[in-house]
Amino acid sequence: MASLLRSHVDGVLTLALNRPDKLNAFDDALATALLAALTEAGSDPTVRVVVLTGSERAFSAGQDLDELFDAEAGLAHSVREHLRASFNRIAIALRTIDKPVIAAVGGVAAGVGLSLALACDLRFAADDARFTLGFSRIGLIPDGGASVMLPLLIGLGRALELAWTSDVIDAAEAHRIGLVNRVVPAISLGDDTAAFARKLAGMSGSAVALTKRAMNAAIVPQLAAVLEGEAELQERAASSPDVRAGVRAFRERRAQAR
Ligand code: T3D
Repeated sequence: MASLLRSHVDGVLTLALNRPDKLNAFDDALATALLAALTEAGSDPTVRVVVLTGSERAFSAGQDLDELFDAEAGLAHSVREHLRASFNRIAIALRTIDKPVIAAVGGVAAGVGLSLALACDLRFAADDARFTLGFSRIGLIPDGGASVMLPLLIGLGRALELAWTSDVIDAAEAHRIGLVNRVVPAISLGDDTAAFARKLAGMSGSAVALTKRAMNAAIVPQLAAVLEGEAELQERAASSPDVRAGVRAFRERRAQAR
């Protein structure tokens, strides 16, 4: 089964992250497929709106920790180079594609999964959705552009609190603080998002695109600089023994849950 599912109906391209056994965590193949799909959508005139969602229980739990960190060998790669090659490019693609991108979040959004939802234009959440940055729990810092998009959406104090604590918040709280645009019943997340996407698809394509470009003008240069800064700082964070301990703790919780 493909790790990225696509459906294209009435001008709305829906991209569904599809690694449900791992809560749609990103391996390299999924990150590559998502970047390619966004690039393709950007130049396809029949795509007027993009919806990014996850299959089954989650939007995405972020980077696949089994790919990132081996208990024996440690880090599998330089996180700086990995961020540059994957999530940084996806975040920029989400913000610069000349079409609206709506994140439809059902279940959990964590780590860079949440960061990418923040890089989308709008966020619709199912009433069962949960949100956590989660990076600090494994000794890392927010990446994927969350260091600029989250303060922009919810304010600096709230963003730092969520980043430092890795607290999990529910959909109602996410809506209250401005992290999501709207909350809908879980059962109708797909339909409600598609209905809104169709409404946008029926608007003037050039007005929609130019509005995004105008609102992006100040944000994209900042986002690009922050992504590069995050990559450097994440490289430093990843060299701490806290990462090994954090990932081990996550795996032990998982083992205990079995
Ligand atoms: O190089 C680079 O690019 C560095 C970049 C890093 C970017 C990042 O995203 S770092 C942050 C990575 N993500 C996390 O640390 C989140 C880890 N997951 C969790 O904390 C929890 O799973 C959740 C809070 C998201 C959800 O909790 P819960 O209780 O609903 O689900 P669960 O039981 O923990 O997870 C269900 C399964 O998904 C479980 O597998 P199992 O036991 O059923 O076989 C779990 O291990 C798996 N899973 C969840 N998250 C990940 C994962 N597997 C691999 N990687 C994950 N990130």
